[in-house]
Amino acid sequence: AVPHPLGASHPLALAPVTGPASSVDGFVRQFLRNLNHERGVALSASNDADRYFAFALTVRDYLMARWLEDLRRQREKPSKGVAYLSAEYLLGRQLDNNLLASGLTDIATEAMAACGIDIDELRAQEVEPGLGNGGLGRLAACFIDSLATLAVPNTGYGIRYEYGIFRQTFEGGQQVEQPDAWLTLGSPWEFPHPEASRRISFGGHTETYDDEGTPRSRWVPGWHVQAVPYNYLVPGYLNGWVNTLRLWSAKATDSFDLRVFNSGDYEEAVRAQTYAENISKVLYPEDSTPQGKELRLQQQYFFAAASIGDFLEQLPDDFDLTTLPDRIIFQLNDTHPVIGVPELMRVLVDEKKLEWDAAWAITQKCFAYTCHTLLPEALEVWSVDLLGRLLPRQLEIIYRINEEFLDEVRERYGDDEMRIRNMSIISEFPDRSVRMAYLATVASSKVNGVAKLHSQLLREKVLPDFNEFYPGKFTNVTNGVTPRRFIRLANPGLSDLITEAIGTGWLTDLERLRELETYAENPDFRAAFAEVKAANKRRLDRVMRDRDGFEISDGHLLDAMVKRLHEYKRQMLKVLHIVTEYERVVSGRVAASDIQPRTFIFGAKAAPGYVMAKRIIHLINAVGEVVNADPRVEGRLKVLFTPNYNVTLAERVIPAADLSEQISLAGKEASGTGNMKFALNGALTIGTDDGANVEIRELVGDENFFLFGMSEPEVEALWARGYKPAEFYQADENLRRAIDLIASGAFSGGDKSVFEPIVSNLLYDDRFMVLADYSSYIAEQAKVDAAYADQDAWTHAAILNVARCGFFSSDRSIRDYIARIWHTPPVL
Ligand code: Z2T
Repeated sequence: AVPHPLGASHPLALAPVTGPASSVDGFVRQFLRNLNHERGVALSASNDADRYFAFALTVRDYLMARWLEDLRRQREKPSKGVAYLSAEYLLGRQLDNNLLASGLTDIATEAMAACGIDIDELRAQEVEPGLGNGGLGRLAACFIDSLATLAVPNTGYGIRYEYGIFRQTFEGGQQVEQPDAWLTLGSPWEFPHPEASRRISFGGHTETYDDEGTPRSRWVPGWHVQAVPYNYLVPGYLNGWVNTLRLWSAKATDSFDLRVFNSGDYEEAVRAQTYAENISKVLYPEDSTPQGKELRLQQQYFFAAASIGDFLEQLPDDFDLTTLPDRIIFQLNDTHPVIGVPELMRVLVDEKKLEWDAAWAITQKCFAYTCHTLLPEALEVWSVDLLGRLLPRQLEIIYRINEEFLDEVRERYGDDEMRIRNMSIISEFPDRSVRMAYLATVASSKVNGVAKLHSQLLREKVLPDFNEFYPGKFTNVTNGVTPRRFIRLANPGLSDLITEAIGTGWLTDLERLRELETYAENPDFRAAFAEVKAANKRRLDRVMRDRDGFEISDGHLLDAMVKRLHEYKRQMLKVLHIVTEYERVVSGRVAASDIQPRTFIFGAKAAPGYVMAKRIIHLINAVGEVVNADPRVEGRLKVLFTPNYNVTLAERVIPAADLSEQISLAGKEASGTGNMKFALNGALTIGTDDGANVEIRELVGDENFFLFGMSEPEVEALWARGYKPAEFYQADENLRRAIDLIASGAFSGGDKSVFEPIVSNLLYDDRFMVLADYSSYIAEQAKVDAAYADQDAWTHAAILNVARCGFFSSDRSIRDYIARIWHTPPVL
């Protein structure tokens, strides 16, 4: 047995690490047993995949004992837990995280060395489960990590997509999507439980019947699918607590049902099977702009209904349902699972035979809703037509919820028809449809935004009538990121340096990073910190050469913009900055030797149907090709667009970056979480006053943050005055030259038509006001160059960014959820 890595006095420390794998010898034995018995090969005959599997299974074996023990504890002495309902979990690789959480990294490394195996080769085998689009899915993954680390009982519920977010490649600089078949070789981390499958129904009609004198409604569905759960371990960091992530996979029901459904037609039956199994086939690749497709509604109901049913089934037969809110909170990760609201009502009223009012009182206490956007086009709306066809009983229930809600509104405000129409869950135009955010708000005990500014705008701009109607319902919980993955695992150099300075314990108490403030004044510490950054750049250089054939040059300022491609995030503004720098050199207005050497690194996937986003990807690649090949800027400007940006790559890019680009139009980025990861890894931010940037700047101080652009009220005012982007084009020579250069065909082999749609969009529409913020952005970038010239001062500011951003641990976010929304005490 090894001593507990947190030290015996740590509040989270349990018994020392024990179990089958807790010594090097024990680990080797268990590994060989898994190799022989689970993979059916001898070490001498094994391939990389065999060894990765056997290794992962060995780590899993160790965590198993804890998992079973914790599940038993929850069964025997149940306390209130969180059911996190999320259509997305962007987990990233599991192996290193599970090694870290179990404190087995050193033992495992030694054990593999004893077998002649390089553990890094095993790490490289793992395919990351990309079951999310971006921020929202990664946030869910950070939150379940923190819930486990804080020992709060939690099940993460979601969908086991067979294909996660597409793999991105470039052809001729344009995005091409490839399917992400992450399950081809199987996953050592999942436990299928077909015996716990649930039948999920769709379609059909509703009818009323006489239930011994009481008139009741019931649903007579038209078809069914099976929801098969797959469990994944979610270990807390070194605390012996293991929660569960439970993802549902769709399977056709047995052939008997298929025959009923298809009246004996075999080919039709097979088609029906494919139809049913399509439900969990693929993740919709839209980040913040849902398409309103029928299959997506099927996915939402499929996992929401399966999850709620799964939880209710675990309760004892004699459970008093009026106490349900003391046992569970269903946290709605955006509106994707909101169809679970009428589903819980259906179960309580139609199946458990509760009175409507009693059921509604329970429901309103059991749900809480997190909104992740402000973009009007991102607020989900389902047509009544589609809902009535797919979920007729749930639609009836939504109508009744709305009627009773509007009655309450009338009681308060009288027949204010305008207000009634504005607050109705059912909207009548352009088509009759259900506003899912309104349903979520009415049905929830609490509604939260994801950063201070976002929560304020949510109250004041998106749901002001609801905020007035429900005082105290709205709150803020600023997002966070897990320091285990995004500092300890991604940046071991920095982690060691921090521990050397302030000791252990900061990984679960991130505000302790404050103690680094005094170290910022120490020249030796600054030198060591700068050396960690340089080493991280060299590590990224190796990854990039290997992966994409790119080089990261020493001495370059590494300027990173990695996030989904969306017009509101304004990758276009970044392009205009690069083109401006380039143009100023080639036009002879600036000497190449006078500009700060910079490497711009982009990572971004565009939704496959988002034409403008794909054009911008094409433009970035085209600019990169010209700039990188032009001897006039050689050694000064380099543009790298690394394809298929994902969590694994984020873990390499973020620790290497000097500058973090967070340049969305103010009021559009709900929070951002990449911004937090960069600051915690010692990058300085250039950003607008948007989302969590506001809080980052407040914490790190104006002098350690590059602020530019309009504030949200200024954006509003400019819109109100009438925004004419062409006026900004006329007024700024650099901007004119940059846009003219793109329009001239300089980046498209002389063909002016290729990027013409981008240029005219900028000049005549520019919804996200790129041109309005251009001058201020360029001016601020000049300050970045000047600041970088003083390396030691830059490092000083970078250390202060790390020291002052402990607030952005997802442990703090989860503590806020517990205190303000969930009221679920830790069980250790
Ligand atoms: C998403 O990733 C986000 C918002 C969405 O609104 C949908 C998706 Cl898939 C419906 C992002 C926000 O854009 C980002 O600002 C935020 O940090 C993140 O969610 C987590 O809250």
